Amino acid sequence: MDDSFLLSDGEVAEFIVKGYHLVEPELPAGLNESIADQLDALDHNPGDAITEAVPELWQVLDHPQVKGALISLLGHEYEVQSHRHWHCKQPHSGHMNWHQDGLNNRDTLINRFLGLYYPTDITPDMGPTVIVPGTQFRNAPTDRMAHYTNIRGQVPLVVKAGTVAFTHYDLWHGTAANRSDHKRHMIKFLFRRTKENEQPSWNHDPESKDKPTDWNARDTAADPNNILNFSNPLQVSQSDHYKERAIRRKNWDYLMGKTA
Ligand SMILES: O=C(O)CCC(=O)C(=O)O
Repeated sequence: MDDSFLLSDGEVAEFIVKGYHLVEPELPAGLNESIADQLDALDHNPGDAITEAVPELWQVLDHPQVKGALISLLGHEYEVQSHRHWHCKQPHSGHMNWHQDGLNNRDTLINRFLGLYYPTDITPDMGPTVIVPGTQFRNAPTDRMAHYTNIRGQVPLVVKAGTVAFTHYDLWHGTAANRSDHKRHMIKFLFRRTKENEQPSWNHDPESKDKPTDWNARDTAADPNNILNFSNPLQVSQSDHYKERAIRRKNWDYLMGKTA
């Protein structure tokens, strides 16, 4: 595995803070189109057997850019879990409510998360997945969350063909209505850590912790300390922010191989 595909300190810190990371792997020419054509032709949803129906999906998961992100966040011995799902959003179908796939327990560990692969370009009218960066540490009953409408800071995953979006298991997300004439394909995968880190599994620079603290650089910082301390994607209040900061720091220490 070429180290150049591993994430940087800043990218790992951004994942902890925002709860997502996008990878745009340079896949072999024609691969996305071939996968999309096979999905278009399926007459039923094979559930977990989607990778048997479309074995080329493994080429996406095996791409070094995809593996590099997975190793960085889940360790060298991460596992692709057996559960996966093809989300085919039919033309002119409605939205999906906000929800979380995980347990929303303000997790101080990063042991499992989703990878959402889109084999075609996703335009705003095609029913993109919509995520709310920074919500992964927030508790909200699902039935209440389902009534929320437009949430400040939401990001529609309007992405180019081949994108894999890694999303924290507790990140709030939903789907916009598909107002187009096209099927919107997304394959959801689940990944799991099998072994705790004894040291960072990404491109860690031990000197990155020595960068001066700079509150004013909070939106542009590239070093982990400034990102973990100051980034505030939801623009939450100071009282919320310091609680969140403590969880972020435990996440970071855990990934660094220290006991959280
Ligand atoms: O289809 C989508 O865009 C999102 C699906 C989803 O929310 C889920 O699988 O939990």
